Amino acid sequence: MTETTADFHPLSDAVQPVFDTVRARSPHEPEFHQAVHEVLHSIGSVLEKRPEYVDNGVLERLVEPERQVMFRVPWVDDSGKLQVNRGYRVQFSSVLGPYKGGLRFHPSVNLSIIKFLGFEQIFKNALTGQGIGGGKGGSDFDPHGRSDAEVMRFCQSFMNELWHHIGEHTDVPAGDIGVGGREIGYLFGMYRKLTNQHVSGILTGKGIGWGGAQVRTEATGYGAVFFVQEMLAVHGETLEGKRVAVSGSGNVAIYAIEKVTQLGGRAVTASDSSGYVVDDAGIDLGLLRQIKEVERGRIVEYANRRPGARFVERGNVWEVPADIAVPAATQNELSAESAQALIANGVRAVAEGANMPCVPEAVEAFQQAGVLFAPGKAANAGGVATSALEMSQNSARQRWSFADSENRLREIMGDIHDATFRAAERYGTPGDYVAGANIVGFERVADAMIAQGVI
Ligand code: NDP
Ligand code: 2IT
Repeated sequence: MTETTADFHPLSDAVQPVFDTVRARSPHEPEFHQAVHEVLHSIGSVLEKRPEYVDNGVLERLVEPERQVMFRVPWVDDSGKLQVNRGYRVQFSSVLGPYKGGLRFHPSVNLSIIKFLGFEQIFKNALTGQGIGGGKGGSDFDPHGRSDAEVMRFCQSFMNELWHHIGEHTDVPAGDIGVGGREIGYLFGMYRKLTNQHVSGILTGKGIGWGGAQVRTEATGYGAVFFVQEMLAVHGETLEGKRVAVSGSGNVAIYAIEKVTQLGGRAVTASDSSGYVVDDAGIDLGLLRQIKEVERGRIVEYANRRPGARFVERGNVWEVPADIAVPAATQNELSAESAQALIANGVRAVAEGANMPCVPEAVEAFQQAGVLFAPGKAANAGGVATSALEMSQNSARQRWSFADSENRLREIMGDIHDATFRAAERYGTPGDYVAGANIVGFERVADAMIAQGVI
């Protein structure tokens, strides 16, 4: 994906030293620096009004994970060859609740990526109002092209170490890139075997028949589209008839496409790391799910089987004209040039389904052009919020219906929208959802840190 610039805008006097220390202490972690810089930039005005945050060293503490674990994951592939991957779990902040955040299996995974994701997760989880702390984990294992048996052996080996560090009251992992229902199943099975305990609340995103919650699979994509609905509603607009460009074709993308279609919009693109497809008639969700969820195939297959659709190999999906864009693949996938292309084509709203998919220059360009822009912390928080609902149902031994769960998700996304919108107004940057999300998330975490003392 696009490399980001190492030159960050100067920050206010109160936070620049914190940022300098992060870069000095953790060099070679560009994604982590990028995520920290964005938050520090947003909260400059908060620190002026609330000096107690500076006095209590809240920032210095927040940028340092409470704990980080790195471990060896040895496993044997189908040809009998021994493979070694690296596993991670970064437990960033438990001030609001147990560490909560996904596991990512992708060859690009390194400490910088897990730390950026864990750092963002603190504020995202605070925004949900569900009493969950922030963490993230994963491995540089690449599930593409691996058999089910290989994925199972990898997951078992991964859990063989991870189980020491997690617990329903300590740290509750879930899925992310490369980790879906299949992987959660293998991880859960191994945890149960190792501990001789069936603790449902140890992982979220489980199968519906063994402790999983309705709507968790759909929640991130649906939630991002609900957030778009909320932003449009402020301006008296709806999704009806809107053309929507979506990137990725995984969990978040698929269910964003489904909700756009249900709400009267037309999702016209999907992509993977090999290229993108355009389907002006609207993406056929059944076909996309068959190729991606059942066959685990490549996106070119969609164009091969769908008359009128075309595949653009290694193309840039953001060149496709759209009223709304939902980047739902990975970090820094939407460059400054892509933002200009979307703006030139009249884009009205952008919602980050992925974590940090837009480079900082792209975010600035959207905001300057008056495009409604929802950062991932707010727009994709529906996934982890519904994970928290799964945890509640597990501990209460309850099972909510699909309709009740979806209504709860819609309410939570509405609450996140309103809280971020109001915070942006309160601090003199109306319409800036990036500032709003960072401020609300930060205030909730910082207030709890001060109340709980220096620990
Ligand atoms: P999936 O593994 O289900 O899908 C990921 C999709 O993105 C695939 O189409 C994949 O293509 C593509 N992709 C991944 N990495 C790259 C890359 N380096 N270059 C190009 N394409 C890439 O993951 P999810 O849908 O779960 O996650 C997507 C994003 O949403 C991530 O940023 C994740 O952190 C974020 N997110 C996920 C949540 C969840 O509940 N799952 C919750 C909140 C955020 P290919 O198969 O070719 O690699
Ligand atoms: O980035 C995210 O919020 C996730 N991958 C979901 C985390 C979770 O615990 O459900």
